[in-house]
Amino acid sequence: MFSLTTKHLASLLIIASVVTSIGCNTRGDSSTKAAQEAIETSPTSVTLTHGVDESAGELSAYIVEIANATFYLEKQGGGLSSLLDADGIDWIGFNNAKGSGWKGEYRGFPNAVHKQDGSYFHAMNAGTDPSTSKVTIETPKHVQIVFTSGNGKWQAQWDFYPKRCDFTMTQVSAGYHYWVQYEGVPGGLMDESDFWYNSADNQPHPINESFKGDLPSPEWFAFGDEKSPRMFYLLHHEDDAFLNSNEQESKQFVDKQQEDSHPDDYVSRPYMTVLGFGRSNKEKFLNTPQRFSIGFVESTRYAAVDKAVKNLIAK
Ligand SMILES: [Ca+2]
Ligand SMILES: [Ca+2]
Repeated sequence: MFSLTTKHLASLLIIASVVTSIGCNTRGDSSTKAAQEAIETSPTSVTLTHGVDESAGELSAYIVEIANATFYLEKQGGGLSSLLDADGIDWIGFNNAKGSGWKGEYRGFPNAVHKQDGSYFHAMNAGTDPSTSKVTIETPKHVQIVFTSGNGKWQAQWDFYPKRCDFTMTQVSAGYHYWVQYEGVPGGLMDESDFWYNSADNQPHPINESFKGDLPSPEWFAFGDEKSPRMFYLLHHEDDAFLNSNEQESKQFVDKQQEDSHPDDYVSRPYMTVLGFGRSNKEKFLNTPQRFSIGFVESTRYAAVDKAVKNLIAK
């Protein structure tokens, strides 16, 4: 999708007003701080409409607008088919054409259940099994949509707030595993000059460089494009179930248990990224309810991205 809504335009004008005079292509540009502040202080709400994602292949979608992003949540498959930034650029680029592979049908978020007890929570392609969905909360500050897999064994919850989106796998089919993936296109297209950051070090890495192993906590990844003033982040929240227990005496043990130690591999394919929390090669590792936040940070500085992502942890 490349259309600009009125709301996008408003966000865009706010951003443009603070970055125009300085330019927005330079990594480390301090003007991005002002842009991020503009986003953070702008009056925002969440709006849900029902429409069609034309670029995905005319699929029905929940269209959710927040401060600096528009999510197209494909209604039958239960995954994102498009994710527009404040400039109307789609960072996912899914389309359902069979055989399009990395150029379309494989793309999306979270693409979570793959050849386990079904294949679910992926924008509908030839291999996706259908789910049903229900809007369970709809207010100007919070939209919640729950998807249940066609076989009734998996459940996923989407929570949209004015400044972020949470995806939570709330029910896992017993005995099976999943992963949570970003298979998409930074800045609308995979370019050699695209880059990523993650929680393992504070350096930019070229998009074609792989990452293997377990990310340090808090686990996060962010993707950028040198032509874009922002980055797309994905945060894996720690499971805080143990924090509510009274077993303070075993806190040290509990802390160790909370530390997720599953691999979070990243590789680039031709034409798209493949980041998988709980993924190594073709293996899935997650088998308990887990929460993730995704969205855009209006900066390309490591420190700003790191701070913005860590600010989400407590929320
Ligand atoms: Ca790019
Ligand atoms: Ca991990």
